[in-house]
Amino acid sequence: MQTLESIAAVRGLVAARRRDGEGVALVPTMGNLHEGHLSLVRVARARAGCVIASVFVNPLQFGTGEDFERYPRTFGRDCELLEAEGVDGVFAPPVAEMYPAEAGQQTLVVVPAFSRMLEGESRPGHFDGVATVVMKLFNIVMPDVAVFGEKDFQQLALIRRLVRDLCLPIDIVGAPIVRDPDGLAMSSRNQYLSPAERRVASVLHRTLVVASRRIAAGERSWPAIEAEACKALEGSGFLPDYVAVRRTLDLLPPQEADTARELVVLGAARLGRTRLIDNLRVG
Ligand code: PAJ
Repeated sequence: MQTLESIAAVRGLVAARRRDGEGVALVPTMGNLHEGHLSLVRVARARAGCVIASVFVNPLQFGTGEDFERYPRTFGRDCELLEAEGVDGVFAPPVAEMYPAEAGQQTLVVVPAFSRMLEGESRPGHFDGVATVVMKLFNIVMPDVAVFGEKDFQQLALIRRLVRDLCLPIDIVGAPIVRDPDGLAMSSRNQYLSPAERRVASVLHRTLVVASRRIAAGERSWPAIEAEACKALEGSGFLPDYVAVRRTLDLLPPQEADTARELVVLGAARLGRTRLIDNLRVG
């Protein structure tokens, strides 16, 4: 496995592998890898002869007061895990390689359809940072396939829209959420949880399970379902940002004609200093 810090080095590796007739798959990450990330690498591996993973804690997608500084960075271990999965190249650029422009002068990619609701409302500017860095990674690697987790359901929807709106010839593949045995979705941020918080953290998943079962059983009073889910979270010590029943396709509120199978329940809540997100498709 090659470790690549420059855009030129990535292009060199990809060009050589393309000359050998290989397809190219990209798995973007911010590092501190766990089984969720590795599941994406396996999907990528099954789809292309050359797999590039990126490890880059993207400053552009963190708001002021968020955890950019303390985001866990474990690059040595990440490389061991990626190598064991047969990754061909890990792209880990310094910030200046990705953002040579002066502060505030970086060209941004904005996906208005998805960037202002839900996570975008709680984290203004977050998705402009995500769309911009992912677009840059696409332009650097020029993959045939890119793999993203359903854990970040809104991010995946936004990237599908970006690819469609900008006519990018890239197949976007979504991979299922990998969970701990108690249901908590794996996340690099879970390690911020104290042992006591970790014990209640799976209530987020269980709350979404209850909501999605009610919808599957035919309930259609979304505000009541959402409000009761928030109440359940508060009862366990969470500070909910939102619980929302939405359509999987466009993340808009459900319409009369939508069947339960086309819906997803999304939740975000703080537990102490840690912000957790999760979602569950009803279908
Ligand atoms: P990061 O949080 O490191 O996640 C990288 C990828 O792993 C994302 O596609 C995310 O959805 C997926 N992932 C994380 N936890 C998962 C889990 N438990 N099960 C399945 N997939 C999981 O998402 C980002 O980084 C960044 O926003 C990025 C796309 C890299 C842009 O900076």
